[in-house]
Amino acid sequence: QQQEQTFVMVKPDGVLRGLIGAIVSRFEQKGFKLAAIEILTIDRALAERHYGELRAKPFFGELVAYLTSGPVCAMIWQGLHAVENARALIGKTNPVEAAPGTIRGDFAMDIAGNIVHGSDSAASAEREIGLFFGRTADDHRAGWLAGLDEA
Ligand code: DAT
Ligand code: MG
Repeated sequence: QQQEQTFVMVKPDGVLRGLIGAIVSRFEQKGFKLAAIEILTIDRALAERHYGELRAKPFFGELVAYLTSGPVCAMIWQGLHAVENARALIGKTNPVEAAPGTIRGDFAMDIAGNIVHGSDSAASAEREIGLFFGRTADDHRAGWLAGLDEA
């Protein structure tokens, strides 16, 4: 059986609402293994690259502003069919449609604040893990924590 990794991120509103623990807990209960976890505030360039395929969408500016508005919790979760299992746990993109029992179904109300991200394919997972945990990831920290250094 093929082990797989996927990239999952608690978005800024999930972090602010204190939901990291609840979300981590669901992945652990499902059977995933946590391979990496980090709190960071990302810059605009990384947010734009992460959501690059949505660049032409009318909500792209709002999406990037949201993702850079505060710290996120970036994670790599590992297991069998990790990408598909994570998407199932997270639920549909719009919390209105996400079933109760899923993370978005239980913790979110609106598509613009759907509190968690999960890679949509093995190729996306590899790309996103590279963006957030790869060699150049340190060049893309911004905001809150960086602000402390400047104070
Ligand atoms: P997902 O996060 O389920 O993979 P996606 O990749 O299509 O969904 O979109 C990425 C994020 O963009 C999504 O989590 C929330 C935001 N988004 C998507 N569609 C939107 C819309 N119609 N209005 C506002 N934000 C939207
Ligand atoms: Mg997506």
